[in-house]
Amino acid sequence: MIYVIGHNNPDADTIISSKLLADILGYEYAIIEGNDIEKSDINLIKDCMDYAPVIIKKDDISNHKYFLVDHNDVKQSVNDEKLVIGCIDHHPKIGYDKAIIGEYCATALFIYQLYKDKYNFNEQQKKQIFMAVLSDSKFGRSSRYQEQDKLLIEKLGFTITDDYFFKYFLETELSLYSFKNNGYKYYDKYDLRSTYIERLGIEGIVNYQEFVRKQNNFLGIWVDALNNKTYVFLNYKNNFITEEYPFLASRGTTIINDFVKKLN
Ligand SMILES: [Mn+2]
Repeated sequence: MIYVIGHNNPDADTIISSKLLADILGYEYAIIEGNDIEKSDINLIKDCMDYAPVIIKKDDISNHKYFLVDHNDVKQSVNDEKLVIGCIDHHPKIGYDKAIIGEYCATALFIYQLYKDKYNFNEQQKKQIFMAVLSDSKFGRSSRYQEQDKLLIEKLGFTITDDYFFKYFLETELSLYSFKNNGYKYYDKYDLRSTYIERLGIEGIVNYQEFVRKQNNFLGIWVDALNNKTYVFLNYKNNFITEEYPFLASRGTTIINDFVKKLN
């Protein structure tokens, strides 16, 4: 079988992109067993689709082929490039070299751009794309959200307003579990682990900073969605660096790009 698959710890964009592309190409969308929806996106998903992926057992992964969406590094899913037949994504290319990368705030929106003249998206699919955009753009507040995204969303028939933020924004619980796992991603190329915390304010930020300080090769991001600020804590090769952005900085583009620049 061929499955469309997003990254581990799936968020709304990864789930919706895999479901959409599966609809378009006539495949099914799948996840690897043990992957739960990112907590902050559960309500977004519930309000726009019946989530029912094919669940692949770990020892069955190599019996199938995969089309990757919303990531291009196989370490974030099937772990074997030989199983991959294609990839559509919006992150910097650090893995599968035939990946098609679009500079859009959500992979689902890029899929819409690629197929809107060849495929008839129904109303539910359009809503799903919008929900993916809400999630990946932090309700339009992220540095990832640009003019061309806005134009495409208008074409879809939607406008982002603060109402969505108040309806769906969920503060990350402050716990060691969240510090270790919330939004977890592993960047194989840099041997870098990363999580993020999304809050209204900075109460408790010191605990997260101290947590990151004790990790090796770890990128911790604290998003203050109330004051539109982002705090970055990076412990890399025994150097501890802090950084502040006066806006909601996207990990997938802004922060990782700045990190790579620092390396060079
Ligand atoms: Mn995405």
